[in-house]
Amino acid sequence: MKIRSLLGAITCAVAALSATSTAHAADYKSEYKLSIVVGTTFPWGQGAEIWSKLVKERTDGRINIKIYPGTSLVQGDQTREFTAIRQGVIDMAIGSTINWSPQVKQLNLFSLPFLMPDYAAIDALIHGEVGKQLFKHLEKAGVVPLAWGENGYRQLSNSKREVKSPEDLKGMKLRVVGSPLYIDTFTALGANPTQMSWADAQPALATGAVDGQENPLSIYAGAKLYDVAQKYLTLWNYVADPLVFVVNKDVWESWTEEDRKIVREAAIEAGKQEIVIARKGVTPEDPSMLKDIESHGVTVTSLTPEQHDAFVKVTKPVFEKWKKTIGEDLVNQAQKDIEAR
Ligand code: X2X
Repeated sequence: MKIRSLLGAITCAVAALSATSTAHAADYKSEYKLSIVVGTTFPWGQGAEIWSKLVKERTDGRINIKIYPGTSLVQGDQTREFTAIRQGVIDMAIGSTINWSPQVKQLNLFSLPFLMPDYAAIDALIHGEVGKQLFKHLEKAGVVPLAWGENGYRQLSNSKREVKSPEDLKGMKLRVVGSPLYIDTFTALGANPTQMSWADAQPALATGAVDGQENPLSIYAGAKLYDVAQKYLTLWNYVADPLVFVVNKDVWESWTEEDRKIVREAAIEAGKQEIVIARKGVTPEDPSMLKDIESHGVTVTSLTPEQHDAFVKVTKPVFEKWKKTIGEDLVNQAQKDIEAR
C-alpha cells in the first residue's frame, strides 16, 4: 500500500515534469501584462483578478499575469488599447467593445441606441451567432478573443437638471468615449458631446468642464460620481457595453496547447462570474446599488414608456446610419436573435 502510493506519487511527479518541459518554459515571459480601464474594486477589475488567479493556479505559475488598471500601458488612452494589444505592448486585456470599436467597427453594434431592451437581449447576442461573428472579426483584426464579460447598461448622469426628454439635454456638455457613434447619438439628442478618456473625464466632471457623462452604475457608484456634482441620474438603458477577454496572437502562439486550454477555460469562467458581479444591485429584484446611490442625494429618474419612445425616435437616424457602417447583415441577425430571445 505504502509502496503503491509512493509509486503513484513518483508517476505524478514525472508526468508533471514532462508537462513542464513540453511547455518550453524558457519561451514564457516572467510576467504577462493585462490591461483594463478601471481598478480591481470594480466588477470589470474583479473579472481580471478572477482570470489571473485561475490561470496562475492552473498553470502552476507558468503564466503569471499582472493587472495594469487605468489603461496605464497606453497612458490612459483607452481607444489606443486595441492597437497596443495587436502590437504586443499589451499581452492580454479585458476590454470594452466601445474602446475597441474605432479599430473593429462591428463592435459598434452594442452602441446602437436602444438595440438591446434587456439582459436577455445582451445574452442572446454574446452567446449566439452574433458573438461568434464578432469573435471572427476580432481574430481577423489580429487578436485572440476568448470570452465575454460585461461593463453594463450605460445610464446618464449630469449636474444640471433632471433629464426625462431630449429637450432636457439641450446644450448640455457631455463627456463621451471612443466611438464617433456617441458623438452622433448625443448630437441628435441636442446635447453638446465631447470625447475624452476616462482618466480625463473624472477631473473634467470635478471642475465642471463638462456637465455630465454616461456609464454603467457600477462605474458611476464605484468612482463616486455623486461626489463630483453628478446629482441627476436617468435610467434609460440606451446601450450596454460587453467586455471581451483577449490575448495577443504571438503570446497565444508561444503557449502550449495545454496552457491555451487553461487560459481559455479560465477566461470563460471568469467572464461568467464577472457578468453576475456586474449585474448585482442594479436589477428590479436587487436594487441595492440604486438605493445606495439615492442615499447620496441623487435624483434617480426612470422613464415612462412614452418618455422612452421619444429618445428612441430622435436617435433612430443614428441607428440607421451606423447600421450600414457595422454591416446590415450583422445588425439584422442581432435584431432577429433579440426578437427570438
Ligand atoms: O470610459 C468609460 O466610460 C468606460 C470606463 O466605461 C469605458 O472604458 C468604456
